[in-house]
Order: sequence, then C-alpha cells, then structure tokens
Amino acid sequence: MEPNRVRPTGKTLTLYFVTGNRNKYEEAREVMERELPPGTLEFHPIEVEKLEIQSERLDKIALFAARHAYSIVRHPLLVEDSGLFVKALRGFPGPYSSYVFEKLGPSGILRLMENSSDRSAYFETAIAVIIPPYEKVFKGRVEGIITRQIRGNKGFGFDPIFEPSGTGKTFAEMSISEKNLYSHRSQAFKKLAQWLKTLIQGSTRHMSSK
Ligand code: ITT
Repeated sequence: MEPNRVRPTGKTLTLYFVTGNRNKYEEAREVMERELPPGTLEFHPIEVEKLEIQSERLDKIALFAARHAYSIVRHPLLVEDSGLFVKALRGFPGPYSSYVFEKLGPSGILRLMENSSDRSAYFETAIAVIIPPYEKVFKGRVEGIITRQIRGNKGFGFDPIFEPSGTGKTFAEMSISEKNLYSHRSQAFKKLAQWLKTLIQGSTRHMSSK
C-alpha cells in the first residue's frame, strides 16, 4: 500500500504519538492544542513496539524508533525520547533513564547524590517525526537542580526530584500547564507545532493557487 502523504487537501492531519506513557501524551496534547489552530490536527497516542538502539544521543534513538514504527504503522507519526542528565553523575542516567527509573526510582538518584553539592541537571527531549516525504527531529532542554528530597505527587518519572531553575517548585508540584511553561517536552513540541503550521499553511496555499 502507498504510504500516507501530506496532500494539499486542506484536511485535518492525523498524527500518531507512539508511546506507552500516557503522561507524555497528555503534556504534548496540551501544547499542540494551544499552538495549532482548531481543526488542523488530530493527535492520538498509539502503542507500537518502540525499538530502542543503544546510543548516547536521544535524537538517534528517537529517529531509529520512529522509522521502525513507521514501517509497521505506515501513517504519519512521532516518537519522543527523553532523559534526565545529572552533572555530578556525569550525565547519568541520560539515555538509560527509563531503565534507571524502573530499577532505582527517584529515591535511588537521591541516594547516589547524597554527597554531591553540585545538584545541577537537565532534562532533554528529542522528537522524531515522520510525515512523508519529511523526517524531522525537534529538541528541547530544561536546566534545573536535583532536590534533596522527593516533593510533590503530580506528573511522573523523575518529576518529584527535579526543580527547573528559578521556579522553587519541582515538576511534581506543578499542573501540566505549569510544567509546560518550562519543560523540555513542551519546548520540543512547540518547535514541532511551528513546523506543522508551515507545513499545513503550505498545503492550503498550494491548494488555493491551483
Ligand atoms: P515511551 O518510550 O513509551 O514514550 P518512556 O516513559 O519509556 O515512554 P522515555 O524513554 O522517553 O519514555 O523516558 C525515559 C524516562 O525518563 C521515563 O521513564 C521517565 O522516568 C523519565 N522522564 C522522561 N521525561 C520525563 C519528565 O517530563 N518528567 C519526569 N521524568 C521524565
């Protein structure tokens, strides 16, 4: 079957977010709804095997996984890979964040950092999106610190131990919309939304000049 392409029809674009993490999807959806005109995008989560290569680079991991997912779904989609990079731990857990979260959790990171006075860390996200004939990667990063204690019960993952610079709150003490003012994910999805706008506008311009 011919893969789906963005055709200059002016119709709504349907884009799948390949993820098993509902929280990630909810955060992304809030950004996309805010950034894109109503009716331009249908955005849905989809669970497909996420084939992950071993790499230090989130963009490479996301792009490989997106290409693999596309070979199965054959419909415009994106994969997002994120990680927490702690300076005192030389960037650990980074691309291994998912595994480390499962094995150690936020309290395990706090234990590893008991004697570290340098608390600086950042979250990074890479989104790989495939909308034939395009393949694009968008990144986002937020700097902050690892707290001394677990704080807050919202969000997911390492949110209760990460405080974005200058906020005095952990991500787990913020609503989705507040987290989206700062987060790595929201920055990357905003870039994606800007690009989608030009893509959609280009399609409709093409149609009206026909
Ligand atoms: P998918 O791969 O199915 O999308 P995942 O949860 O495995 O979901 P990632 O591999 O991208 O997602 O993320 C790795 C881990 O990093 C994730 O399990 C969380 O523990 C952590 N993480 C990522 N983004 C986070 C965020 O915004 N806040 C807190 N922790 C986050």
